[in-house]
Amino acid sequence: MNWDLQECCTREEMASIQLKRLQSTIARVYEKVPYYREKMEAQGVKPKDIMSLSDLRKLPFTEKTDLRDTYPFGLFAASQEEIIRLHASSGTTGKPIVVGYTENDIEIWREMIVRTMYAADISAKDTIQIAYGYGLFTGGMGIHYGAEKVKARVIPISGGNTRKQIELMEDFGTTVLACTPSYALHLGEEIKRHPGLRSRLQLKTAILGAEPWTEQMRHQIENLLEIDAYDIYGLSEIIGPGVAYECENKNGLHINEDHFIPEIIDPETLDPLGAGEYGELVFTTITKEGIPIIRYRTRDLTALNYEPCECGRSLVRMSKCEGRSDDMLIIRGVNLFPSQIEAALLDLNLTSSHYELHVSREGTLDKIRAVVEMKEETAGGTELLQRKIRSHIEHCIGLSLDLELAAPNQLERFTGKSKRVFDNRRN
Ligand code: DLL
Repeated sequence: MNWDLQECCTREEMASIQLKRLQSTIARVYEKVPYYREKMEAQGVKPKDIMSLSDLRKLPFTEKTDLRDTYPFGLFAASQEEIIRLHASSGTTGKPIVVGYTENDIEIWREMIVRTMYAADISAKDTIQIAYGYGLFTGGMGIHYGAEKVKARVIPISGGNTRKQIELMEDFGTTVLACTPSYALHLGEEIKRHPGLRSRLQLKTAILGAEPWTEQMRHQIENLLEIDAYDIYGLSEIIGPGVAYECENKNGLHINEDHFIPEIIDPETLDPLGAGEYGELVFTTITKEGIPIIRYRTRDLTALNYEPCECGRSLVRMSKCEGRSDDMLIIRGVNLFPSQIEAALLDLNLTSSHYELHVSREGTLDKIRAVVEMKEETAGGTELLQRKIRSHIEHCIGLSLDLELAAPNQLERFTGKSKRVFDNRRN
């Protein structure tokens, strides 16, 4: 097994690494980024006030709007000459947010992916097909650099063109697939459609992330593709993929906390929450030069576990992130995460896991319509079947809904991040 010393140091050693790096990051942004300096001054904090890790709480939060308001380069802490790469992530509205990397940032990012690869036992013996999008999205190129560093053979195919994906998977002997879970599911369904094809493939592992996916979805993908599926988490604002990754125990994702300090807060009150408490994940980057980010509110919901892991790594683990606070729908006062529908469907095992949720408002009443795609075996099901599925979902989510059953392959498939919720109340 191959790992960095920082992945298994003691909590005290980690705290000492983090404090030193935090202090130098705060000094850097205070000096180089007027936007941060003004926010810190408004809060009455100076770099010298950061004397312990808990002093982090004195600092203001950063949100996506801060990146938008300073578009394109307002939060950069390095000169244009030092920046060697730009990525961007488009939101649903307005300008994208832009992130810049110095040479050192790219090197750190590469190391984060190397850790991810080793944790999933990927090395020079492997051929990795990268079906995350290449381009401004961080998925493709981010994973690419780390995969090359472990000396795997890289197929930079990018997302989409499913026929070609499967053809190359067979011809080039792909052993590792890297893509979103929803695309892995789609590839699995396509492969299954061709009898005998799976036995000609050498696929054994997948590195899946970029969107929430449930434990049930992992089992479905693992069974369908006959592989071992690992979760990888990250976001452009922090560095891209590789902020956290799973080891063979698949019991939480190890956060690369020697580079990114995590906190959990209550998204309503913004108060800090303790280990094991579920809330919003907040990150402070402590080694990034191009665009260091202080207390970034990710909107992702998870909990932190500081217990050492059986794998030997002591890096804190975040529980599998199955939803975002801004994914949460409030239907007639009841909180609903789309992942609850996914889990209910996979639990029942009568339908595929493809669904759409359409939310509307009639007068003052919220209405929810779920369109669920059937499996070949259950297609054309009876009214009884429909009632059974509806009552199971209603039982799981605690809300009544209208259910529509769609024929197999009717719903849209995604090559990148999936879109399953259509909230028409805002229109
Ligand atoms: O999705 C980076 C990435 C690429 C991660 C490839 C993993 C693999 P963004 O486009 O900025 O970056 O989207 C970040 O996606 O805040 C989460 O809400 C969600 N997300 C990413 N990974 C996971 C995951 C990339 N493993 C946003 N589980 C994040 C759940 C995830 N959600």
